[in-house]
Amino acid sequence: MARACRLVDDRVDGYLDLLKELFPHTGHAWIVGVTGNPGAGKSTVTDRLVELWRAQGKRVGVIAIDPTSPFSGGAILGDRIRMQRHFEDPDVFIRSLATRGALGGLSRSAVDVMRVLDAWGADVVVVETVGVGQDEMEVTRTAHSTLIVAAPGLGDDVQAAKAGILECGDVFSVNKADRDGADATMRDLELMVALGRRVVGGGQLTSVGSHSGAAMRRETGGVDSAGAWVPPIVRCIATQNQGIDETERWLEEHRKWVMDTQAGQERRHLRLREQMENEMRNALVDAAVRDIGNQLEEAIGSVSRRETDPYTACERLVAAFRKG
Ligand SMILES: Nc1nc2c(ncn2[C@@H]2O[C@H](COP(=O)(O)OP(=O)(O)O)[C@@H](O)[C@H]2O)c(=O)[nH]1
Ligand SMILES: [Mg+2]
Repeated sequence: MARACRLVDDRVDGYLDLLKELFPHTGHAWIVGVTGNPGAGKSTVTDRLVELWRAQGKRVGVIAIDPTSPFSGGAILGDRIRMQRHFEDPDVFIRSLATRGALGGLSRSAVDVMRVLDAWGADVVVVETVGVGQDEMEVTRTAHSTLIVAAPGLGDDVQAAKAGILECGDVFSVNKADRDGADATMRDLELMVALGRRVVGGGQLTSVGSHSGAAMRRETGGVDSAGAWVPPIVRCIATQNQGIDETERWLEEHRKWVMDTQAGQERRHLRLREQMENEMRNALVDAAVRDIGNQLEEAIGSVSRRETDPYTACERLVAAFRKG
């Protein structure tokens, strides 16, 4: 397993053949994203969740990603310590990834390693990522279910939520409820979830309580009358193992929704489409840059001298690629 992960992670010659061979053995694992600001308690929550899943006899893979600490120890070392007791368990496999500017980026490595873990026979693959940045958002979008871990006092949480994380959150945990400010964070998130549903849902607003007051004072989540998923918000103290079983139950509810309902199927279809469009976008840009050769440099020159506008220049480059 470690060798397969390294092969895939380092893109050693032949890694694509390995992935192609493994692919038929994938599709079994439930991918759970765990996202949130550094220090919110993602690793501590994950460690507790792993314990619950192991008690259910599930085989668990964990991918911990921290682009802010490329092998410098830091959070990744912390993650290892947080999850240390699972390292001896043959049915738990933990792998850390850091940013290394690899071709295709972090999200691609993560997806590849996910597939290796899936083929290994993982029932659950947890992907822990810091909730900022394009790459992390992409990783989050590959998960079936995403848990957002927020903590009081980290004021950016709600900011991050505004920046699009919210849209990805299926279950929210307000961790460190033993600290001051947990109530305020709960309220902030409840409001954000209620507002987010209006924004994200667009025209097809479903009611979780027909009056805005009811929607904002919602205590739980789950599947609403229209079949849509409403993210629940759970209060946790991970270090004392409080709220973790409830979090796990909600994640399981969400798993059933994603796997078994029409709406969940549609979401999986949409996400797979996004993934494949990304793959295509990368492949197309690579192919085009290779094919049109010098024309890109010429276009850059012409735009910087303001002889052409960038829109026309790009249209011409695309036309040249299609003709070529
Ligand atoms: N007071 C308190 N501290 C916690 C709680 N959960 C985690 N921590 C601590 O917060 C720190 C960061 O936790 P960690 O799981 O590494 O956060 P991550 O960066 O999001 O993975 C560690 O020192 C944890 O022991 C909690 O519920 N209450
Ligand atoms: Mg961590």
